[in-house]
Amino acid sequence: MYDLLLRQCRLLQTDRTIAEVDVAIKGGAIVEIAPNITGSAKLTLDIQGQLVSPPFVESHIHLDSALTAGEPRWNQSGTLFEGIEIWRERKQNLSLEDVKARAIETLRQQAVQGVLFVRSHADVSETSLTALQALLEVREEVKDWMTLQVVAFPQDGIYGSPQNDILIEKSLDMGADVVGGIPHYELTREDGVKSVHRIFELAQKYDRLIDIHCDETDDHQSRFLEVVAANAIHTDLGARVTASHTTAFGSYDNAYAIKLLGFLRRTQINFIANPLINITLQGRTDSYPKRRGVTRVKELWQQNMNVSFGHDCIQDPWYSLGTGNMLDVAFMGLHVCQMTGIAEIDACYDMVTWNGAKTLNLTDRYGIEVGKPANLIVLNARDRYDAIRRRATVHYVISQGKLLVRTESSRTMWHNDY
Ligand code: 17E
Ligand code: FE2
Repeated sequence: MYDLLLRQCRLLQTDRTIAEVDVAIKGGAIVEIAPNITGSAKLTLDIQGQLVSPPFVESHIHLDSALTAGEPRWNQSGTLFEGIEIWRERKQNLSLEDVKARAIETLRQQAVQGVLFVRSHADVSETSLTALQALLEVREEVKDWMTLQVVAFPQDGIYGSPQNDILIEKSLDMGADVVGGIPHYELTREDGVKSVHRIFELAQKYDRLIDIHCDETDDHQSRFLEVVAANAIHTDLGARVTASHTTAFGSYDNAYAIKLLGFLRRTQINFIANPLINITLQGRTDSYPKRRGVTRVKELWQQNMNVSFGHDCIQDPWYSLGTGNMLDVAFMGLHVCQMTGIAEIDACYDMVTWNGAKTLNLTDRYGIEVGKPANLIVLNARDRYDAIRRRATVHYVISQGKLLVRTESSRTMWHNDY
């Protein structure tokens, strides 16, 4: 007797081919994948040839600031820097209850839309470490249905004020999964370089992953990605390292960018682009032509580097919109990065699924295969291209072997006399 049986799936497999099969689940794991499985289950779902995919992965979001747009004021300039200032005001009155309630509401919103793996930054440049404490508690509270990784992210810089270096180390003691940073926002280039070295030192000391907000600026002289690459090469930690945003990479001249790309290929660094946010935050000091302000996603992908797409913000000082829908993210990403070829569109789907799982170092438990944890979603689509094009509805979300969410189709009636 299975716990759950999914009949007539169009299963998106790890090799990205589609198989018409049934999927059987028991004890939280996938136990059989085959056409016409015999046997019964406590719950059988007729999938009717819809697409069954591994869940979406949100590789980059700030849950501590989610759902605060307009508090205490709206971002008028639309820049990263005004966002940081507004958040500095808002974070003066954080409480555990405030952060936890917004984070959980956001995670629920994400789960409804098929996201079951999330990496969130928590601002740790605030002396009470309330945001971090709250997200660590949330990580525990949601763990039966959502996997949450927490990054100790020093929004105001590790060397921006004297206590920040102590706070980031304390955050790792408290249990943050990932060490963060923001070298382009340190007071000087020297401090920025020093911060990257410090991040690697902390990651090694505490055995944690690394995810750095890196070169999130249109300043073509912001060159901390090369420092990250050098550290990754020297430490051989590349696969455990992520460079987020790297928007300046889109502003470097080709002579430098092509050299850098060669160095990056010697690492296994992961990249995260946040197209919804950076298409709006960047380019604000340009008149025309106006830059897109997104990193070189297509070129990194063509070089077989691991790139994922993140949402970054949902209704916060940096971005007042968003629902957490990763197909919106992929849709925006393919437009901004001009990834309109069919293989490129499929790649954009991978950037919100498999590639994100790789960034989070979760590949061994991700994907729909016998023996793996039963995490999967059912989309009203035929394939990856169709899912992105129509930003398909997620009808079922199955987390750790249990049905977590069911969403009914909205029904449109075409009038008989037309
Ligand atoms: N903080 C930051 O430095 N950059 C961002 N894009 C967000 C917060 C959302
Ligand atoms: Fe971010």
